Amino acid sequence: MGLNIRFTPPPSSLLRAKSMIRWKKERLFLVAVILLSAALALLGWGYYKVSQLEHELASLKSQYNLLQDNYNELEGRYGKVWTEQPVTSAESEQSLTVPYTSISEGKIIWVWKDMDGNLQKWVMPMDSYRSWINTPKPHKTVALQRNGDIYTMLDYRPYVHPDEFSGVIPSLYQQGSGGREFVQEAFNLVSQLTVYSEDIGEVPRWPIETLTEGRGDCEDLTILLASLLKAAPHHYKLSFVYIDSDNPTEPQYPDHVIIAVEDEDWRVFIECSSDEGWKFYHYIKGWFFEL
Ligand SMILES: [Ca+2]
Repeated sequence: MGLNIRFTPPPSSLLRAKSMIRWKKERLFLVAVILLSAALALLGWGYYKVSQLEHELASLKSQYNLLQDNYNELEGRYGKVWTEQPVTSAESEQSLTVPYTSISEGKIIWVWKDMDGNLQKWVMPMDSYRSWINTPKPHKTVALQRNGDIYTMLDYRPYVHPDEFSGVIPSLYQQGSGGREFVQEAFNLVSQLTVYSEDIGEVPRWPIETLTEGRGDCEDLTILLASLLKAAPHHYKLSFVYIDSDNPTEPQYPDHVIIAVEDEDWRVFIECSSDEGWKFYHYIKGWFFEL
């Protein structure tokens, strides 16, 4: 009996099913590869973004620290004078006699009597003073002419800095009648808290420097008074006037400086270096430099 082997082809439906399964596997594999690639790409992008943000954060921190340093420096330099009122009874009764300047807990304190007899108290950070004394001094000059001669003098106008007093002068101004009386009030402050003291050499001082050290010569006291008046809420026309101290109405050569204060209907020439208190000239002849 002969062997009769017959190959029976699988039914076409089975082949189709196998083919379909293979196709689906390939598709799934492809989708998995795409998803994996996308996930890796996303991870890489995320890592890149995180690194970028970390870099930006470090940069911002660095900028912040720089700004903070600048702020601290400026705060020290431009820390303004402020008012502390009322002056406590303990302060007014302490052994220090008014007027006085004291240093306590990193602050400079000035106490004096205004023209009505009220105690006034100003305070400023010590660092502001330290910053000012480390600030380079301007060395601009002005040329003064007289009978064909030219005298070169330091220009004191760049030394006038009213901003330091913008937090205290307006209230002091409002407490009085203002106008001409306030000029005398500002002079009263200068004469109580400073004394005339000659310099070794001719070195102008910043207004805060003069007020803190409580002394100065003619240009220092004049610069301080000018700064106080400039901080007033009223506009005074101010000029530094270089004069001949021996011949104030007929100058030969300049050796002194005073301040001219003008308003609509009055003008006064104030001598800040006098030890006789409030002293002024009605008329003077000199070299004027308006502030
Ligand atoms: Ca001086």
